[in-house]
Amino acid sequence: MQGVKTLSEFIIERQDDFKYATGELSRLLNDIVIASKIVNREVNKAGLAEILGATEQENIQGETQQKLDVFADEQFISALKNGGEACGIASEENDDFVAFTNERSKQGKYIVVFDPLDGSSNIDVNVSIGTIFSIYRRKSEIGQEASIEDFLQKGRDQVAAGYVIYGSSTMLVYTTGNGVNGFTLDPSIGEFCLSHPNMECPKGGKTYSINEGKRREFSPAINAYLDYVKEDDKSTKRPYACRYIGSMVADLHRNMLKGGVFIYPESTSSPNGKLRLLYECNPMSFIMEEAGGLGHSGKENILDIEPTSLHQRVPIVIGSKNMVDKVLSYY
Ligand code: P6P
Repeated sequence: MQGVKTLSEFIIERQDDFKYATGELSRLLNDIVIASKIVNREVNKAGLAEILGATEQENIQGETQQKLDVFADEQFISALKNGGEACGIASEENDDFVAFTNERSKQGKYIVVFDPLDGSSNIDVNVSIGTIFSIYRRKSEIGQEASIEDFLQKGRDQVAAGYVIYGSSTMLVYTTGNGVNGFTLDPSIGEFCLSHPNMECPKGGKTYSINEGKRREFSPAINAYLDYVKEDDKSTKRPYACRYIGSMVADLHRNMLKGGVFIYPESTSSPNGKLRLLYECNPMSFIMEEAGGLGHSGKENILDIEPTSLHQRVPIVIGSKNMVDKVLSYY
């Protein structure tokens, strides 16, 4: 098609950007694309299929698993296991990491951590949801099964990260450390097509996203910031508006395009916040920082945190650099 560049073409074209350019990462990214197209198909008809609603199971977070959560998790695991480029995965929906045992996968040089369907509580009310993924080079010996050291790596060491947003259109946004590019799924040809080249997060913005229902549990610093954005200071005509979707991917995608800050802070009931370091905060911080934004825990840059467990939570302030800095100025 004249002028349209598909994601597959783009990945191959940019293969040389990546120092390990031997095609394996390209194939791994394409495995993720295949799974996301299958998930997209089910998300788009969730209202029709017998796939709405919750299972009787809970994940390690103690959250009731939605049927689509489990379906999405299975699709990504299957695509990555069959693709052979990853030696193992960790996901929000699995208590422990999964080391693939087939001989081909044990030769895989990468591991993938992902949240297969973030914001899944929004599925039944037809609000945008997303997939978040993060790719690392394995640290364990090639040929062996993956081990925990492969998964507990700093976000700074990611080789790629991305998200899929299943919204008014389905988009895949990713980085390999050489800028951020966005692709929109064209259902008529079943391909993600380059629609947002070289995405840059505006340095400032007019929206803040936070669950203010927990305000009484927030720290003085976060409450001071909330006073600032709400300050009825006519002289400055503070322009801020609150936008909170309840899907991290949707809130952060808006920030990527329009600017804004997303805050899921520590609170008295959740001293480490709610969002998970490995498969939510690290990938989104890598993408955001590549686009000129910033992801911070309040104590340190998210990407510099040494992980200690697969599902550890971390407070996060992420989005437009100047807005994140403003929040941090109250700490
Ligand atoms: P709350 C969805 O469950 C999620 O993990 C993120 O996608 C979202 O930003 C956050 O939790 C919403 O949490 O406590 O405000 O409902």
